[in-house]
Amino acid sequence: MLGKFFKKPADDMGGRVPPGQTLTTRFPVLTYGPSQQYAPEEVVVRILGLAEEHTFTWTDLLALPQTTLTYDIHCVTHWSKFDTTWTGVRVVDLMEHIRLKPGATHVMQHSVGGYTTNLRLDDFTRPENLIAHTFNDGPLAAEHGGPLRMVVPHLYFWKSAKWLTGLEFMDADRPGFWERNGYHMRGDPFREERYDDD
Ligand SMILES: Nc1nc2c(c(=O)[nH]1)N[C@H]1C(S)=C(S)[C@@H](COP(=O)(O)O)O[C@H]1N2
Ligand SMILES: [Mo]
Repeated sequence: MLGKFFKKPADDMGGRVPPGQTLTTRFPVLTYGPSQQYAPEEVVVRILGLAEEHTFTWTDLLALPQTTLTYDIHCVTHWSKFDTTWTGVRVVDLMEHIRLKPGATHVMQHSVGGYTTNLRLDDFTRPENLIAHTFNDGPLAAEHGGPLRMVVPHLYFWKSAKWLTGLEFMDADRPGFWERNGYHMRGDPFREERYDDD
């Protein structure tokens, strides 16, 4: 009887691998269009929309508390990777310096090259979310979004914009790049929210 409770399916590591995902130890690169490459000194994160306008430079971001976190990531193309370690500014720490206007419920991430992806405000402000510049002790590689990217590990990885340039606060949900092309508006891997009709 007890065995029934303690036996875990060998391939999902006790619920750590979302449905339909396979573990990889590699770190695949997934970019629509060209990869971007620029110096950290060129990094800016503009705060737009339903918030007081503000621009964070690279120096501003490094002056904020820096946090290192380790978690699993899940790509909608069916790979998951355990124990990725990132360093950067937690979204909750950045939010201390952002004045939202009444009615802000969602946020659009903007990237160099025009990539966008939308989040609910409560998905954006989770304590584990990072604006990251370091991966596994080294500067984040350009193809993975360096100098600066979002990491929102509880949603599919398309919800983590590489080469972040802006955060636009909104009073309604609006689809970003992949969401306009059929991906789910929220993208929870444990609910398998891959496509809009799911
Ligand atoms: N700016 C930008 N950010 C992006 C993408 C992109 O094409 N452009 N691709 C997204 C997708 S679909 C995934 S799965 C992850 C991939 O990150 P990686 O290349 O570091 O694995 O970045 C996301 N962020
Ligand atoms: Mo992806």
